[in-house]
Parts: sequence; structure tokens; C-alpha cells
Amino acid sequence: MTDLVRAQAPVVMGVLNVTPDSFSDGGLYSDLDTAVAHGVRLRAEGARLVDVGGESTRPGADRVDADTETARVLPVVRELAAAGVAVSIDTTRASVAEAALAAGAAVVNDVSGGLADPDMARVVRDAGCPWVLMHWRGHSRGMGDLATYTDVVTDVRAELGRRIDEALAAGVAADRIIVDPGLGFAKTAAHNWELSARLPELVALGFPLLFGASRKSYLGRLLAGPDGTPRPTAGREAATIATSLLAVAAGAWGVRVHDVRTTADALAVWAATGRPRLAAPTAAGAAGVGPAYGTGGGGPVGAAEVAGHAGRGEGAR
Ligand code: PMM
Repeated sequence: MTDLVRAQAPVVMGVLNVTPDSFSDGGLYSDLDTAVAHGVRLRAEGARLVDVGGESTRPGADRVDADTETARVLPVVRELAAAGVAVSIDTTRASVAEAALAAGAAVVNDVSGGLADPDMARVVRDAGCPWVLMHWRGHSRGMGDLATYTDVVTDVRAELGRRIDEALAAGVAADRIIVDPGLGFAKTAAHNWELSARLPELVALGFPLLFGASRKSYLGRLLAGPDGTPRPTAGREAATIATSLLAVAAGAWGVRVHDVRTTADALAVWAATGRPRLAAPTAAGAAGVGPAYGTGGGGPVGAAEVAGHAGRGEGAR
């Protein structure tokens, strides 16, 4: 899976939650056959990875025990892997990750960035698999109280840097690490927008960056009706595509989305137009004159992309 981490084309990770209570797809795929069929469909639509999760992380969600989580995900991981689908396991528990890897999962997607379970680093190191370290400050119940930052981008970058250092110290190879700003996790809508606007500062950590905005509530609030009611999840697809495309243009390695086909279509347009890149802010851009664009392949963000895919950009943090 080193190739995946070093992928030059943006990686689309399709979401497959086998939970009764996830905010967007909760309850849709709790039956094994339906879940596996959906995972196979996501792959056919362009997902390089299908992200299987058995515990909802929506704000305020209660935890499930490890046995329940394992029982939900394991049969799905096993069947998808047998069908040749590359699976990431979305869990904060080392025991669940270990069982899923044994069942054929290829990647661990840990929304706690290694903080929730001290044994996770060992599991990942021994498996030699890619590890998504997401920015996280606490479990869903109560994480809203943790959304205080001096400067959200600087703070998230520093905290992700610590997660990277801890992973490396535990013996995880640098070319197995992927970072993620964790949109919506201990973050307000304003924090999410600030992180999106200044994504190159996180790309500069020198590691591949995964971006997961799909259908999240801050998009619903952006698109609220005249009475202030947030747009329901089903109506957030165009905004999801826009945020994902902007993230890729800012140097993201991959995007985590529910509707893979629409995102893959948008990325095909991006590729056909020469992979245009959002350039680092200029004085004119900072003054609000407008965004600066570079062309694909070269340019400062292209260089950051190469550094990220090659491993750690020493001193970049
Ligand atoms: N968001 C959710 C779950 N897992 N994993 C990563 N790496 N990044 C995310 O932003 C992320 C995640 C919550 O969304 P869901 O309930 O639709 O899965």
C-alpha cells in the first residue's frame, strides 16, 4: 500500500458506515449483503479505498463496545477484501483495527490520530499498513466543548505534528502516514472554513493529506433556507464536490466522500483541465483581490505534493 500513499492522482475514499446512527448513511447498510454491494459499487464508481466504520462519530454520539463494533465491521471487511476491494477500517480501537487487518483491510483510518488507544501504533507498525492520523481532541460526546483554538490552523498543524512525532517514535514508517484536519471534530463551522481556506499550511507538514467534508453539518448551515433551517444531508452534494475539488487543488492527497461518482466526475474534469492548483496566497490574494491559480505538475503546491508523497518534509513544521 506504499503506492497508495504515494499516489499522484487524488485518492477518493468512499464512505461505508455499517452503523445504525451515522449522520448521513446511518442504518442504510446494516445488512451484510447491502453493505458489501454498496462497497463494490463505490469501487466501481472510482473509490481507491472503501472506508468501513462500525461506530458513529457524529457529534454527541454514544460509544459502542468493541465487540459490537467488531461484529459490525468484520464480515463486511472480509467480503469486500475477498472481492478485491481495498478497504480502510475506520476505528479508534486497536483490537478492531487488528481484527480488520487480519480480515483483509489495507489501511487504518483512526479519527483519534492514535490518541484513543495506546496500542494502535503497535498494531499499525507491525502490520506495516498506511495509517490516517486525524486531528481529534476527544470522543463525540462532549467534543463540542473542546472547540477552542488560538488560531485553528496553527493549532491543528501543531497537534497533528505531535501525532506524527508519536507515530514515528513508535516505529511507524514515515511513508505510511497520512494526515487529516478532522473537519467537524471539535470544530465549529468557522473553524472548518478556516482550515479549508488555509489548507496549504497543513499540506506543508509534508505528509499526504486526506480531506473529509462530505455532507457535514457546516455545509448544511452554509446552505440554510431563508428561515435558517440547515439544508438536509441529501442536498449537500454540490457543496461537498466544491469543497473536495478545492481541497485537491490546494494539494490534498485524497478526499473522503459518500457519493463517489460525483466526486470522481469532478476530479476527472480537474485532471482534463491540467490539474490546476491553487497557489500559495499572494499579497494581492490576501488583500481580497482573488485567488491565484497555477498550472498542474509544477509550482509550489506540486512540490509540496511530491515532498508529501516521498515522506516527511523535515523542518516544514
Ligand atoms: N469523518 C467521519 C468519520 N471518519 N475519517 C477521516 N479520516 N476524516 C473524516 O473527516 C471523518 C472520518 C464522520 O463522517 P461520517 O459519519 O459520514 O462517516
